[in-house]
Amino acid sequence: MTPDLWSALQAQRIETPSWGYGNSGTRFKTFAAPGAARTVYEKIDDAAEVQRLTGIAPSVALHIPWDEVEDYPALGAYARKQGVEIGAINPNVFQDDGYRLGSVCSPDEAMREQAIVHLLDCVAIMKQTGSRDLSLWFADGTNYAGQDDLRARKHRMRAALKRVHDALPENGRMLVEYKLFEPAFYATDLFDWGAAYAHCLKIGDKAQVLVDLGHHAQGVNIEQIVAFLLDEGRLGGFHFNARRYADDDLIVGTSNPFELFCIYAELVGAAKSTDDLTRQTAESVAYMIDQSHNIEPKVEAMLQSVLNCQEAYAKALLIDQDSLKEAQAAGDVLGAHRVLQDAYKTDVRPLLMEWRESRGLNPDPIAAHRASGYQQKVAQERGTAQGGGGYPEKKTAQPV
Ligand code: LRH
Ligand code: MN
Ligand code: MN
Repeated sequence: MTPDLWSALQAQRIETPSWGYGNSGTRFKTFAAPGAARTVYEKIDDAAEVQRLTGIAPSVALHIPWDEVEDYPALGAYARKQGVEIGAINPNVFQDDGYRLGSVCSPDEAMREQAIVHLLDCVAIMKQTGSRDLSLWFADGTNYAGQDDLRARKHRMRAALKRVHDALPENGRMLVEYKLFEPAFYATDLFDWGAAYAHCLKIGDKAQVLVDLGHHAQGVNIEQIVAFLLDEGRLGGFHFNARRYADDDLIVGTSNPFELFCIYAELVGAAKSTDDLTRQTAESVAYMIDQSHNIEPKVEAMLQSVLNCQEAYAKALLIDQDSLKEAQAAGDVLGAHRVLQDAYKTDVRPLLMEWRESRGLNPDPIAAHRASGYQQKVAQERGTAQGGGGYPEKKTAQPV
C-alpha cells in the first residue's frame, strides 16, 4: 500500500446521525428495537461504539429538539469523554401542528417567524457545541396546484435562509438540503440541487448544498451533480444512505454500491484538482450518514454503513488517474470506463483489514461488535422502548 493511500484512509471521516440510533419506522409501523437508544446520551454512547470499532466516525449529528438538552457544553464534554464530538446541528421545523402549511415558506407570517427563531436558536447551539455545520432540511411545499403562490414561497425561503446565514458563526456554514418530494406531493420548495444552489449563490459564501442520496428522481446521475457542485465550490456535504424507490433511508451502499463508488471517484478526482476552489471544496465536504430504518439492529446497521463508505472510498483511491486521463484524452470510451471498473472490482477488504490492524483496531469491526456483547448489554440496560410511528414521527427517536 502506498503512503498516499494509507494517509488518505487515515484522514477519512464519516459522521453518524443521532436519529439513526433510536427507534424509527415507516408511515405504517415503528418496530421497537431492543436496546435502541432512548436519550441523546445513549445515542452518543452508540455513536462512540461505532467510532471505537471503525476509527473513522468521530462525530455525531444532533437533531433539535429531538436531542435538546439544557447544557450543550456539558453534552459536548460527555461526548468527548465517550470518544466522539458533536457534529452538525439539524433543526426541526416540520413537526409542529402549526407547520401544516410549511415553516419558513408558510403563508402565515407568525409560523415563518417561529421557524426562523428555531433556526436561529440552532445557530446559538452550534456556537455552544463548536459545530461547523447547520444542516437544513425543510418539509415545506404544497399538495395542490394553486394552493399557494410558488414565487412568493421562493421569496420567503430566500429571506429566511439569508437571515440565518447572516447569523452564522465566523467559520460556520449552512448546508441546504433539497428533496424531490415528500411530505409535499405537488411542489416542494427546495425541490432539487439547482434550487438549493440558486439560493446559496444569492445568500452568501457560507451557504452550501447538501446532497442526500435518497432525494432524487429515479435514474438521476448524482455523481454528476456532485462534480458540478464541487467545481462551482458549493458542495457542502452529504447525507449518505441507500434507496430503491424513494427516500428509503437504508444502509449506505446496499443497493447502490457502484453509485457510491462513482461519487467517491468524483471527490477523489476533485481533491487532486489543480483548481484551488475545487480542491478546497472537496477538502471541506461534510460526510454524514442519514439513515434510519426500522427492522435492523441500530449499531450494527450504522457500522455497516460506515464500512461501506470506507470500501467505496478505498476503491476510488485506487483509480489509476494517469491512465484514466490518457484514455479520456484519446477518446478511448471503454478503456476509460475499464480504468474505473478495475478499481471498483478490486477487493479492498484485505487492504482495509491491514489498515485497521496497523491502527490497533479489530480487522473485522462487525464480528468484533457481535462478539463484544454490546448489543445484549444495551438491550438489557435500556430494554425495549416504544416510540415513533406514523410518517411525521418517522424519525422520532424519543420514547413515548
Ligand atoms: C427527511 C429527512 C431528511 C433530513 C432528515 C433529518 O427527508 O430524511 O433527509 O435530512 O429527514
Ligand atoms: Mn437527509
Ligand atoms: Mn430524507
